[in-house]
Amino acid sequence: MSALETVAVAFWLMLPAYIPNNTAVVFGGGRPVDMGREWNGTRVLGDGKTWRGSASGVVAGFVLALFLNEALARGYVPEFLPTFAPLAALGLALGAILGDMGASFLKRRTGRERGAPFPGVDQLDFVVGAFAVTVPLAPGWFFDSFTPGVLAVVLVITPVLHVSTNFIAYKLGLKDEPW
Ligand code: CTP
Ligand code: MG
Ligand code: K
Repeated sequence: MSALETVAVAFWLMLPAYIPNNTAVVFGGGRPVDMGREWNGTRVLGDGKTWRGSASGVVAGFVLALFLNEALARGYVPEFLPTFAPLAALGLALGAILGDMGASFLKRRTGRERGAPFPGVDQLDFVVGAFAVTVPLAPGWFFDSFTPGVLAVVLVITPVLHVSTNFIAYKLGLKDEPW
């Protein structure tokens, strides 16, 4: 694979994990996942993690992966791009949402209010979550697709994409903070 192809594969493979949290921003609201419960005097997750946002995010990431498979099957995109095993599609989308939730849990435990930045964690929580869920669900697919080179590219491009898309979402009035 050329360097450019490696970057394209990394971006392609991560799309089902990139979309869920942005979808949650758009469709989120309503009942919080933690049902308002506290742990040691602080919310378990906070009002920023809702059932509607989480469910819409998982569905969007999963459905996107199916569309990407279809685009490949129809020859709309270059053949070197990989297909998504169904369990991989689920793992990437669900894991991204769970990773972001895990970060909120950590934020609340470390005294960070809802919306407070947590540099480093904010940019990679969903990547860690996506991998942590996809590896056990689809180990063969994962290690075939995410070669060491692809993994390295993911770790570099994800924070850059995260910072820029969140800035745009903030400017568009979709997000309250630019992170
Ligand atoms: N959102 C949601 N459900 C999720 C994730 C996000 O409903 N699982 C929505 C919420 O409206 C949230 C917004 O998307 O406020 C922005 O997401 P995020 O920045 O992750 O949440 P924060 O409000 O910053 O909360 P936290 O400090 O817990 O990250
Ligand atoms: Mg936030
Ligand atoms: K977050």
